Amino acid sequence: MTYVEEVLERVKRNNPGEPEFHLAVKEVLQAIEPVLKAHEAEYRKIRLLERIVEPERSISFRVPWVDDKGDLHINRGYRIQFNSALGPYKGGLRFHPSVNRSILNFLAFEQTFKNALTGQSIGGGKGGANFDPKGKSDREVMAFCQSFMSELFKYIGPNEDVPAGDIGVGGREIGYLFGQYKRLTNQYEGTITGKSMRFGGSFVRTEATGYGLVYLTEEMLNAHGRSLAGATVTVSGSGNVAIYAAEKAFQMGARVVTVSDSDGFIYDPDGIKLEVVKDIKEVRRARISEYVKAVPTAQYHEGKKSWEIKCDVALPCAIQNELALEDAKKLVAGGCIAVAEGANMPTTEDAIKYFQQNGVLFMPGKASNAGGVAVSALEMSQNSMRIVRTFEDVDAQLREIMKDIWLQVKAAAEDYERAGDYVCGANIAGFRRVVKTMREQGYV
Ligand code: NDP
Ligand code: 2IT
Repeated sequence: MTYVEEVLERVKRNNPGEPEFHLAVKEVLQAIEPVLKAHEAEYRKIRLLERIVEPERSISFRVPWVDDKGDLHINRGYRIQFNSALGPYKGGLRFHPSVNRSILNFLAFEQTFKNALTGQSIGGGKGGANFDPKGKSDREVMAFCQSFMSELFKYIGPNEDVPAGDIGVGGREIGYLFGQYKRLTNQYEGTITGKSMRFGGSFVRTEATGYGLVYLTEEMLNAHGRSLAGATVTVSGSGNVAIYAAEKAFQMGARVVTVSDSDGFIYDPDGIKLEVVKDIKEVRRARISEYVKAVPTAQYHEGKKSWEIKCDVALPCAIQNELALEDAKKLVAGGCIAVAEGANMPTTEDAIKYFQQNGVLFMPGKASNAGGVAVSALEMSQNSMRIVRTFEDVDAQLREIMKDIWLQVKAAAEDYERAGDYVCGANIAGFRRVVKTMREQGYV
């Protein structure tokens, strides 16, 4: 058995029934194979892979809350503190009915390498609950957030673990979580990022993941003699990442023609009207099907995915495993030249292979969606210094960070004779930084 096979067996044995986590570990370990080949004996001796696949700490807890009818509900909350080599644990909270330990282990594991790519001092973590905010009143969401934080606050802090948003956790939820944290600890501090500008937030954090995704996509396209200017772009999702990816793509001269939610997708050949999407999703919290009421020339395709629409560039920005092999085939047949992940692992393993075999430029999420957590780290440093940087200043640094990530990813792939394989490049670059730091800190 190779070292990688041994470690994969171990991960399966120690984490039964966690397919998402098994797959994430497999993808990372396969991608860093050239590094492992060069260092196998050395890494085996210090049990490096065994350590890197084991979360440092993993917490789960009961979250009781009362709905508007007076009925009591019990959800399960989690925080996975995966790796603190590079800094305090950092990563989002996801509120979605699908949340379980497997999904959070996968996200926290990925987050460790993503955060390493940003060059900031942040370790990897993730958390959340199997709570569905959809259809809940503001009071119900507040009750849930307060109960969730009543347990979580014991394990987080500005130098310990700094949560943020993810699916189902946006500005409203962050506000309620921050309020309860402050009430319980009597501390007004930067323990959560993605805060409102009225209480310690950073300019550009709302836009950061989507903008960063587009900045990196443009770097990748430019390196291959292409550009977003004049390109047709398909986006999936219509949440935080999707909206601001579309906004920046438009600013760069592209035409974004799709957005979606879990019920279906909108195709607007004239270009998606973002003010309509923002009103539906950020203000009214309604379904994307409403779009056609405001824009009757657009089409709504119930129960379908946007990958059937022809495009030059596809940006999956919704959820894991939303772009499968059959979708990849449609994109390639439609002439798509580049795919960059806004979501975490939206593209299945066989779909990634298909893109790479067919000459499509493919950028994995741990590189292309790192802009969100990068600006979270800038929010942390502003909170520590009690300063507020301008929008232009933070945006310029975000763009620099995304360019630097692109250069790291490209160079790491080339170092190991995998030029153009950005899955390999991103994983190797992230892994190298984490490993070097872990070794310097001893066998912990
Ligand atoms: P939001 O909750 O704001 O939006 C999620 C969007 O995805 C919604 O439009 C949702 O629709 C849609 N969606 C969910 N499930 C499906 C599905 N099965 N098919 C199609 N659409 C679906 O989350 P974010 O935008 O914050 O996150 C999106 C992705 O980006 C996630 O993978 C997240 O981990 C990742 N990410 C987020 C970052 C951030 O800063 N927020 C940073 C880096 C990565 P519906 O309302 O129907 O559920
Ligand atoms: O997946 C992610 O990188 C996020 N949800 C953002 C995490 C953060 O701490 O800003």
